[in-house]
Amino acid sequence: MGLRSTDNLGNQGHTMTKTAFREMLQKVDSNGDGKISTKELREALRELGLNYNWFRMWWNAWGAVSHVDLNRNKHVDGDREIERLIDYAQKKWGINITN
Ligand SMILES: [Ca+2]
Repeated sequence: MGLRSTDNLGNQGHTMTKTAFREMLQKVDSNGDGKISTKELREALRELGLNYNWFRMWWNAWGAVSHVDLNRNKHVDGDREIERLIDYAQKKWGINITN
């Protein structure tokens, strides 16, 4: 915790619905366990069109997981964590997520 990266991928203006965001998460959940790993979240960033170098992708994915992971299982899982991820994506990744 305590990771408050000021890193912003700068993809301002990208808008999607919460449903689309959740569907995107399901899509990157390659092993279908309902939990999003750091690796899967990197895929999610790519799906969102945030293509940066390997380190920045890794850093952003890791930062997101460590920020939203309430039960500390190193994965984004469950509604509360996904809601936090949606919030995080808006603040840190500049994605506008609507209801
Ligand atoms: Ca978790």
